[in-house]
Amino acid sequence: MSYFPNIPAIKFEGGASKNPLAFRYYNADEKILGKTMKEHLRFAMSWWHTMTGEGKDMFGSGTIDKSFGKTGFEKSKARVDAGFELMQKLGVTYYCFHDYDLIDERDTLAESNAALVEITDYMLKKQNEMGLKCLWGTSNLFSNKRYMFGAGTAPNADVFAYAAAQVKQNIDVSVKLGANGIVFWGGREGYETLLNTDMGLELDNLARFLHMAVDYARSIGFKGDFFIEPKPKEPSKHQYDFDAATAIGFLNKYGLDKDFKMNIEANHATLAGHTFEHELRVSAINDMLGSIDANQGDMLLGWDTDQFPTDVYSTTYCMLEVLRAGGFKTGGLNFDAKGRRGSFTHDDLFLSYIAGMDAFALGLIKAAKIIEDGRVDGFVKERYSSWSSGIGKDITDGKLGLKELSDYALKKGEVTTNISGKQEYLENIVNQVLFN
Ligand code: XLS
Ligand code: NI
Ligand code: NI
Repeated sequence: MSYFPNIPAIKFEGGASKNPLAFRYYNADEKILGKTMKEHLRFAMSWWHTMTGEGKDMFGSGTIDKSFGKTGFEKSKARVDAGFELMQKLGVTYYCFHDYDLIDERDTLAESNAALVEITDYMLKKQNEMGLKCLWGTSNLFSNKRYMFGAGTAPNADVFAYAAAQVKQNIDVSVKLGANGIVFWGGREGYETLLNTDMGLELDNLARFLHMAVDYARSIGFKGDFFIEPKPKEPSKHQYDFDAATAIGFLNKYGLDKDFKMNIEANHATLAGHTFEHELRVSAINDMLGSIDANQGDMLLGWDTDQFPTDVYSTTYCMLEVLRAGGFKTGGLNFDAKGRRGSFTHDDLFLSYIAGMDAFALGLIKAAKIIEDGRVDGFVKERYSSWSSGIGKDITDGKLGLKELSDYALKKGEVTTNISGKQEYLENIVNQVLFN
């Protein structure tokens, strides 16, 4: 039986197509810089927005029904069937999930654990038949009221223990499903006021929590990556994984840097006051660019709107960073995105994914063109050329100290060698590549 009977498999029809149920730019098997688009982009479906999100907001009820006419465990199974059908029709290979996206949390942990085992057995069989895969799994450590003060950073040790139990179970099912990664997004790992907060203890405990997760997952044979997903705020006033630089500093301090990488979300970057590409670059230069939550925010709104990415400048700058970093290994592009509340039909699910996938395909095509064009990279190389010979080379080789540089500068006199940064010229090259 089909949950989306009027939707065909979505095909590539090219830039001139006006068929809404076709890709204009995403051509899975087309090669760009030696790899297919599919290999580069590694698209993933987010279970929460796609299979459970019903368009509720703080002021109103849901607008889109995701029960598929079922309740309880039957509803969870229907969502697996519908989700996998959607993935297959779109040609999306991977999915990402929270434990309690797959099932509704039960009254006791033991019952929730059992239901999780049952649903993931069902998923495993089906994904193997359909050729679908799990990109990453994560634990929902923020919805239940027990986590009102955090999970790994809770002031109450019983909450920490409960969260650890939940993470253990989720690692078990994620490993069973063949997940490439395990994500930690610490929505409530932060604080509302320092008046009631022991920040030092909370951070030490968070590190203990993550070490336990790594030790356990490795002990049952997990070979993939762990990812931290930075976000500055919401729901916490201040989230400890504020941005990539903060999270990387934390991982380094606590010796977690070998196991963890970043999962960078576009909308979280802008909430932190950064561009998406800034967060990707900070991750890449620290060898920590792991995966991406692909979405976009609204610059006029101060929260995580999780819109489907359609801004091709942004997808181009993103894919430039990804290409330069050598592409994804265990990670991919997870659409942590939802259609607007008013886009309430099941067809809109497909139209939204098509828009996001086309925007990233365009971003990939244009980023590859910027690299092939060579003017931008050539400009940067030239701009830093003083470091590859003469005094610059001696500095980077560690041969000189302040004393020698003082002698050099006194002898040389005023600097006359600065060259223009040519920002406008470079922006115009990007426009030329995008619109030609
Ligand atoms: C919320 C986060 C969340 C994570 C997974 O803002 O983006 O959806 O991706 O817990
Ligand atoms: Ni996310
Ligand atoms: Ni988010």
